[in-house]
Amino acid sequence: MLYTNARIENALKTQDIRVENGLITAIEDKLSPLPAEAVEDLGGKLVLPPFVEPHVHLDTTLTAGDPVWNMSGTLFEGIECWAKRKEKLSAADVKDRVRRAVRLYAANGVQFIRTHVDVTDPSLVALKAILEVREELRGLADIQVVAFPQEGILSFPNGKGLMEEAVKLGADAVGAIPHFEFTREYAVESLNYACELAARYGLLMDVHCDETDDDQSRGLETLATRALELGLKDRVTASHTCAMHSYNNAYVLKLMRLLKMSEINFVANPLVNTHLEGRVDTYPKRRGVTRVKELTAAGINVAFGNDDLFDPWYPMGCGTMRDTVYLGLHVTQMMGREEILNSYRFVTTNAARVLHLGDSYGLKAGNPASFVVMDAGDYYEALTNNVPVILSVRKGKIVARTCPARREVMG
Ligand code: 17E
Ligand code: FE2
Repeated sequence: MLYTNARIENALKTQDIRVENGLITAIEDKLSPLPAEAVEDLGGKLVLPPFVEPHVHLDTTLTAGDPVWNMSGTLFEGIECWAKRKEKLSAADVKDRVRRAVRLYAANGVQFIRTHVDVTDPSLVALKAILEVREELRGLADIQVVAFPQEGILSFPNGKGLMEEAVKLGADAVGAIPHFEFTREYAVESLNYACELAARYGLLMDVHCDETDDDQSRGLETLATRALELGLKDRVTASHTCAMHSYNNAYVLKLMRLLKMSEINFVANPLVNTHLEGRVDTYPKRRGVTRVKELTAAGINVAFGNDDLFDPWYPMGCGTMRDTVYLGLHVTQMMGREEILNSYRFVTTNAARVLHLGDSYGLKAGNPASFVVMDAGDYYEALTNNVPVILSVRKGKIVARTCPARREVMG
């Protein structure tokens, strides 16, 4: 198969992509079709590596309002609502919702997903169901699973035991939630435990870290220190880090040195944290999104995630990576021309680094033929005009096609 006139990652000139047996075998300015080779002309449209969702909760997806709505819009009421829904979980229910969510993602060109799965449940029903259903969904997406202790490791009965059981069942990454633990001591101990567990099993880590407006929430410094000392480094990701929005600048100045040394990754979730944070403020209301601009300027890897799709923490979401980038740029004031043009990296290459996808991710000869085509000439235009992903190719197979709407203005 030959795809012609692809504008790969905003390049000024177009190129042709040859796909054989699921792999990219050549990318060149001009390739002539081989005898009997099918050709699709991409007409100069933008081609990107597949989108990567670096942070979502697939176990909670599509449950908003069931059995109760989150009325205060706080993280904590979300956790209470979820605890009620958790009592009703079954494997069939989890699998059905995950299938629907992954199909939405697939339609929007997302082919890699990191999901947190709540393991503060003695039955671990959601974890087991997701580990099963991800095999069935391999044609659409690769799903990475984080053992996520929603109600705490030290503050939940047998929290440590459940974490280790989840790891033994096949979780890819270890989570934690230091800001939700009963005490600061528990917060530190939970991080020590989680880091030690990840090191012992050779796993990745992704911590819900300081998801609060409390400027005293200091999980991040402990996580970064352990990442450095245990040599876990870029295998570790700090998600949310909302408190960093509220830290005083003198403390951030000191913290930045450690963050750089530690080599950890960050994931910000602008849609969800602009909604959940600032809820105890009157006016002015804090934005609650971590310091993406400064982290990026310091050479630290930052990705953007959705966090939720219609669940107790977020009543919207449609499985596209576009909205998180769009809001993310606004709220972090990263609205320079180059910043907008290159912002696809938050949900492609940067997110791929979070997931440790390695060299097989990206458009180059020898790699799996996985890419998306957007109905625009570059990402600036794609983002501004909210264009669809018109084609998603995964390992050489077309997994989704969207025909853009045709509009006419009369007069
Ligand atoms: N759980 C949590 O602790 N924080 C979140 N943002 C979500 C679930 C979505
Ligand atoms: Fe989350």
